Amino acid sequence: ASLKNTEVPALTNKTLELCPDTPPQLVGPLYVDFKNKQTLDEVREKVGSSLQKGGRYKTPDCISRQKVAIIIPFRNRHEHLKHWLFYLHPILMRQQLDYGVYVINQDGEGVFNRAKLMNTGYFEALKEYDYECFVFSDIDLVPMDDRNLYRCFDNPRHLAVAMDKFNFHLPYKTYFGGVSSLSKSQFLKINGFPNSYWGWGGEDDDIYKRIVFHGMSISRPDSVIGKYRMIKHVRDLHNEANPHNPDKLRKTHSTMDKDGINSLKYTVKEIVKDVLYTFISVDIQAPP
Ligand code: UDH
Repeated sequence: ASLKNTEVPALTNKTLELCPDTPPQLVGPLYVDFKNKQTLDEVREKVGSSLQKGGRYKTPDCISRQKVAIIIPFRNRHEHLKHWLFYLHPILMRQQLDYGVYVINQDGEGVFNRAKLMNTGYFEALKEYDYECFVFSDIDLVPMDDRNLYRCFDNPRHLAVAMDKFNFHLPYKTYFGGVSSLSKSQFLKINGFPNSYWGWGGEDDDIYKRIVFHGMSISRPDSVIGKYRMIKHVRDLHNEANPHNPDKLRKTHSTMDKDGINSLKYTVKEIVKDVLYTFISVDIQAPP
């Protein structure tokens, strides 16, 4: 039906402004526990209606300040994924982001490699959208304050500064584990992350060293805003502490410019688009 000349068409000529630097809908401290037994379908019902396929969201209120890809290294942690999605989607929406969630699943039973999966996620996310910021998050970490912004800063950012398992403190000053964010240019400056840390340990310290060796420093929220709950779990299979990783860490300075995003090799096995996330299974040529 045509409009009468006195009617204003709803919304169509509303011009959006840049989002405010501080998102107005944030609530601050959040209650987080992992007792609830809801199914993934129930999570889909609760938060899925605001999302685009593949776990994509763009705030309708304003023009987001950054396009953010959330990259999660993953294998066999579906229970954790459910909790993560339940808590994080509403937080990220309140933060008025333009974001997508990428779960990078290591195919097969070989030795796990967290940093290589994160490199893979960087590469795969960029095939889909012009992301300018990358948040790398473990699947078992949920922020306890929505003022902890999942975006990028002038320096690489460490977000998980006060985890419950470390008594809400940094375990050591140079710790860079758990959740971090790097802009595209910060990530490229350090040649991404190392591909050569198989098994548990060391890769987060290698990333820290790459950042410092390239003349950058670490940005962090304070320890109130930076509180996290970790989902308790036992050590995974095929991710034993690797005794060779500490030796690698001594050589970061000479290896970082050849081991990273410029030497990354993998093959994509499958991409599944759930409403809550994009699930990318990759073969990263893991040793048995
Ligand atoms: N991850 C998986 N699957 C695995 C291994 C690791 O998804 O099999 C991912 C996941 O995102 C996890 C991250 O990699 O959050 C880091 O996993 P981690 O288990 O290496 O690190 P974390 O420090 O645990 O969480 C270390 C061993 C815990 C033993 C606890 C005994 N109480």
